[in-house]
Amino acid sequence: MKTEHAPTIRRIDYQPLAWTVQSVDLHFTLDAKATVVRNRMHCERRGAGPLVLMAEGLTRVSLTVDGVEVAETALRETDTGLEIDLGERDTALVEVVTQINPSANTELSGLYHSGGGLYTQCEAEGFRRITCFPDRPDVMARFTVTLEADMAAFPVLLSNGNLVDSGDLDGGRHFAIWEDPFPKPSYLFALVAGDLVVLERTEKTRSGREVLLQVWVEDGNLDRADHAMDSLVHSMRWDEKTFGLELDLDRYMIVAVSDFNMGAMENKGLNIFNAKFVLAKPDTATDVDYEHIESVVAHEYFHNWTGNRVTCQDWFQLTLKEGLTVFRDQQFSADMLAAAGGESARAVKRIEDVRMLRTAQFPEDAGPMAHPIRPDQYQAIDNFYTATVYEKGAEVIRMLHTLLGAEGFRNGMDLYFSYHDGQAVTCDDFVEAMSEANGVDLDQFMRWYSQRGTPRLLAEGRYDAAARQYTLTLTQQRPDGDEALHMPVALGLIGPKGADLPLTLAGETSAGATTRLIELKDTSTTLVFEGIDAEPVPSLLRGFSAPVILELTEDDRRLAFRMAHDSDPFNRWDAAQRFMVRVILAMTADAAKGVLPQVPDAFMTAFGALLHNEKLDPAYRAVALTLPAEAYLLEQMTPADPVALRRALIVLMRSIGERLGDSWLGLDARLSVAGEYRYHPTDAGRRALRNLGQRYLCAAGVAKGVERALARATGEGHMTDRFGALAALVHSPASAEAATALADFERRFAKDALVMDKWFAIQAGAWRWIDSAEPALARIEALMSHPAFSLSNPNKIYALFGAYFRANPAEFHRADGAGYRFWADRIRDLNKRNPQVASRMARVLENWRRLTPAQQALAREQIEALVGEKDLSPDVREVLEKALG
Ligand code: 0A1
Ligand code: ZN
Repeated sequence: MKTEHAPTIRRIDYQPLAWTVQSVDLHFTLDAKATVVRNRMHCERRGAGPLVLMAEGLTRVSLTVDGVEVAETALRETDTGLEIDLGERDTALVEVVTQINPSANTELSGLYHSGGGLYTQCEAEGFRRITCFPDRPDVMARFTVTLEADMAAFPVLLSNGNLVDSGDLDGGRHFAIWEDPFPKPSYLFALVAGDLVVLERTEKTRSGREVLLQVWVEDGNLDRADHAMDSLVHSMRWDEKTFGLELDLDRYMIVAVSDFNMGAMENKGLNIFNAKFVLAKPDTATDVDYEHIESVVAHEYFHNWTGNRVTCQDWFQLTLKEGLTVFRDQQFSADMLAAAGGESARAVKRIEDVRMLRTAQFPEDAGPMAHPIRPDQYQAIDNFYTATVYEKGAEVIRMLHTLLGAEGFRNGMDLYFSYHDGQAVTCDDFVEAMSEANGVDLDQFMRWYSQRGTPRLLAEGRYDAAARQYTLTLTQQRPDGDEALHMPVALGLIGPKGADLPLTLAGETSAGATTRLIELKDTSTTLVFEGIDAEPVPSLLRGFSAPVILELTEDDRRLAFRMAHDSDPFNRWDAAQRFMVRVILAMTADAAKGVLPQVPDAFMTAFGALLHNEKLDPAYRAVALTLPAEAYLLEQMTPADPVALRRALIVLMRSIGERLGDSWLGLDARLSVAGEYRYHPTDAGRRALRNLGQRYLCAAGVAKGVERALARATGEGHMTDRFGALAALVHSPASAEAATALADFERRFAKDALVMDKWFAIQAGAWRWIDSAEPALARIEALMSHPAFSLSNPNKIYALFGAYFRANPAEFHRADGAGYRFWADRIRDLNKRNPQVASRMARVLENWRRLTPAQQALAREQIEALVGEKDLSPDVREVLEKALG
């Protein structure tokens, strides 16, 4: 664990180091308990000052410069490592030997032991836990790595780049030498040593080079690697076609590991993945898992150019690689979906991305951890792998794409690579390349990088029948009162019959397109549309053209009209969401007062109309008819009252199931997908709508629905059907059937860790349908002793605790405060084992000030008790101190 009080690091303090590393030779004598690392760095002077090396938790065996042991007087130990005075030299060969214990590494940062193998995770600052090094992204070195290990324990030895030699050694040992031809920062270093099997394919790149693609998994999982391999090939093709970017190595490896803090890591040529984003077969993975695997494989692959070839100058620039790479993976998935399932599938992807942004990023941006996509300061960098840096960062890149067009954006990318390939750069460098390539001024646009908080866009329309004019005023409101943003707003006007109107702005001579892109640059902008014969209904921010909160007064009638007619699929969905939010908040207010909530007929009619609209794809109907996430709903309530919200949602779900029961049952039969499982958006859409229907039917206790769900949950079908049915039962009053289905599931998958994660999560997230039913917490406490549960596996923590804290707010925010006490105990324990995971879990209470006064008092008590403890890691401390603020 690092020192207790981490200093604040500031962006403006950036200074290049006096010394850089040209090339590095690493030699690993691998052992689960005592690995020896010999590190030879060829250092070069860049300025005045000592050689700065970072080190954390290392046992140093020796340290020499140009073959001579370093004198005590030339060495200074610092908080982050050591500094060596290299005198007048301009170059130096520095050799340091360290010893580490991978088995004791429970933080999973640096070199660690998992399932009998050895794996590394170096982003952001893990390399310094392996050896002494200037562990910053602006130090780019050429790596040669020799791995030496016992052949029986570690038959496979992998590192970055190309395998240049390998062979046997005495005593049952063997070695492998890897060379990475591309200079890279230390955070992209990786090694893997273990007993793994491989799925291989060779492909030709666009320019005709043959490349070897490999997916390495534990023995027994080879039949689950095909989808990851297919996704990799699709990613390669897409990046060649869309951005002209080719794979630059002869070999590209993906390795699945069971213990991993995050999703996956883009180490050069050797991506290491959380197994859940690699392994899939129809019996064990759902459509959603397949979709996630495809997008995570693509994300890591795309990093090879946006992140690895061009990297970040410092960690404040994280969104330079992450926002851009998320945008690229979103575009890739959208193109893949559209190619197989048409344009409606593309719209569904956009809706899912925005839903995620609103659920995860909006609350972050309105709370104590709010930060610009390029933060100005941090204490623990691991706390800044956030929805803001990733998802809002991707929205900022998307706006550039919208403003410049696909071709302009591509030209900007080309220029960016031509200037910065092989460099560590800043977000300014990226935006400047976009600006120069397109001859546009993006100075004002840069404000997106420095302002935090979600901007609001206030819209007011006025129709003047006599003048046949419609006047629309758009006003930006920024949370900190910052300067106006450069914001693309796509909009249309819908005529009374439901058709889009051609738009003519005052001063224009001929009618333009029905969707116009307006570039807002001022705080307030007034647009006058001419030749409008009847009062139109505005459809604003089409496709969610900017990451803002649109405030527009619309009555129920108008929302229903847009739900039926908006030609923009995103806005049509959004109209349904707005209607749902309004209805649910009103019902919640009643529930809080102890009044039985009622569902308005107008809402049920509009909902039913969408459900029955056979012109809309099932996938689209599934997203349109899914209620907003509880986290998003809580965000709009003052105070947030999760228990009252849950009561309202139960009534609403039950009503939807009861009143539209026959329709759902009919659809259930019509939507069944014949033949063997295939991952395809059309099939997935049908399954999604069917599973949604099951949720409503089971919520209402419709006997036939429950019966079918039980049959599916315990039958011989694939995981998408099985899990959909299980979820419907667990989240319903059918507790006997839920228990049967859970037991069946456990029996089938007891030995399958990834599938058991689903089993843990579904129970942790279970709604308590009737007040007397077992509270989720009691179940979770019991499950902690289940043989498949483990406190050292992050996926288990996220499944059992994460699902409770995040996906089950009504149970977590219990009136007696038991949820918060449980939370504090888990943070205390995790803080010792794995600060990164602990800090992610700690964040679930950061918005405690939004709760009711009684809940606030209970939450505050636990947060304060934790902050008062002295052994808190900097990661957890930063989060909690900010929460108390
Ligand atoms: N760069 C990876 C995510 C990642 C970040 C940090 C990690 O450890 C602290 C691990 C992975 C990505 O964006 O996929
Ligand atoms: Zn990434």
